[in-house]
Amino acid sequence: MDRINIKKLEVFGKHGVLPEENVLGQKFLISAVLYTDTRQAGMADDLEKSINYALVCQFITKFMQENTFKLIEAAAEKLAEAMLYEFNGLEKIQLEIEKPWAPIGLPLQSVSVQIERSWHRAYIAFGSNMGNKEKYIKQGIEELENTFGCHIIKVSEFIQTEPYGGVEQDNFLNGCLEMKTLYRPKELLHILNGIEKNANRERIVRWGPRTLDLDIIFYDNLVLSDPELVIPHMDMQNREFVLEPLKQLNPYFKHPVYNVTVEEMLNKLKQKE
Ligand code: PH2
Ligand code: MG
Ligand code: MG
Repeated sequence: MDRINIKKLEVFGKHGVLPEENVLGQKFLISAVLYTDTRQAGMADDLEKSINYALVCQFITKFMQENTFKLIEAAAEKLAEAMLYEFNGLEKIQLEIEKPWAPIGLPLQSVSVQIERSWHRAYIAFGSNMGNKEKYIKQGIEELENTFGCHIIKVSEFIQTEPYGGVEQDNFLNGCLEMKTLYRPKELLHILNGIEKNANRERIVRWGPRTLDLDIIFYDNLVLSDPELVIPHMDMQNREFVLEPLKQLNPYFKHPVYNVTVEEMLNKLKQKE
């Protein structure tokens, strides 16, 4: 992807673990690689279609002056997050914060922290088969949209489905949504679990009735198998109630392990029936 590079922007700030550092302040050097598609701006020669690096430098300067962190790790984390939120079209950022005058009593040239942060795309399947199903789902989606670091892009239709998996229970209302997030997979899982809890979800019977179920289906092209979380969702290829709404959102999204599209998985599943 295209990049805009900012090298060693000088800012005076008060970040540091030592109390003196928070009073006296010192010099910081900020470097950033902004990943953004510059094609349209380049073709049209139009600043409006790009990220204005003058504004970026002003933003960084103000952020570093108006906040105080103990660690340059924290300064970098929060600044990267704020920038990904602030600048449209900024998909990923590499950020380095350098402290050339770090007061450690030894003659070092400089010390720095460098991080890479980005927006991630996730697909979430939702379901409910207790109480006012539509209301539980709609409230859950609203709560997710109102969560910092989460932005919903598209929501499928809600479909009525019969229970799958052998537990006798009421019919489900199901669907899927596409979202952007700044969170890592497990952080996102914990956010979704929190939203389930707020919908009075109690975990009594595995695969049993629930007010709200929110499952991560895909997260970028990530393959993760961990005792707490498996991505892609390990049974999605057998679930029409996941594949059908997912197809509405993105029929050509490819499963990173099976290497087949959502549409192909759905057709294959329907053939089996
Ligand atoms: N979820 C389950 C088990 N069975 N059946 C349908 N139709 N819809 C679901 O969302 C569902 C299910 C476990 O998460
Ligand atoms: Mg589930
Ligand atoms: Mg679940």
